[in-house]
Amino acid sequence: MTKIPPPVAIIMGSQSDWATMKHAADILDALEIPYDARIVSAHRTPERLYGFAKSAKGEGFKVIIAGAGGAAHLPGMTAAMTPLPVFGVPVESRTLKGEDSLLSIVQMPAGIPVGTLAIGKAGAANAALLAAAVLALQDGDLGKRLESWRARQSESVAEKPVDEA
Ligand code: RP5
Repeated sequence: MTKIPPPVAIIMGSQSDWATMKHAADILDALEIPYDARIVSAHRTPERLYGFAKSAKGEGFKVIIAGAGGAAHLPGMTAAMTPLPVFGVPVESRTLKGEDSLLSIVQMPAGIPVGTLAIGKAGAANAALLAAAVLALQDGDLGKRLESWRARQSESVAEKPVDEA
């Protein structure tokens, strides 16, 4: 039987990025979207990056979520080597709190886009939701799951604030 490849790749520059990027994985799990998570460092494993980016489309991926911190070249370099949409997640760095990551990812020169999300957990979660929205254009069942996810989110918001301990 032919195995259907996962449509989403979550790549990250380091094991230390997983605590952030796991928030993207959790959303994909909730929406029943298969993904493959890999460590691919633009600096420490440039050949792995080249191999991944060059073969990503052929492997069957449709969207790439790339998280990195500091001098965060991973999303931009990946986007340069694949026609697939790349969503970049700036990981919060220890020294500059992720502003370095954000500026490294968001300031792509015209010609090679990276859809850049917010720093940290919110960015990772939203990257997964954006990936879902892109995939839902061709997948009505996923579109319904995404709609239900958003409805549940709306229902979970209380009308009145309460004092928290
Ligand atoms: C980047 O350097 C990674 O994306 C990570 O956010 C940052 C620090 O990596 P480690 O030193 O924790 O491996 O390449």
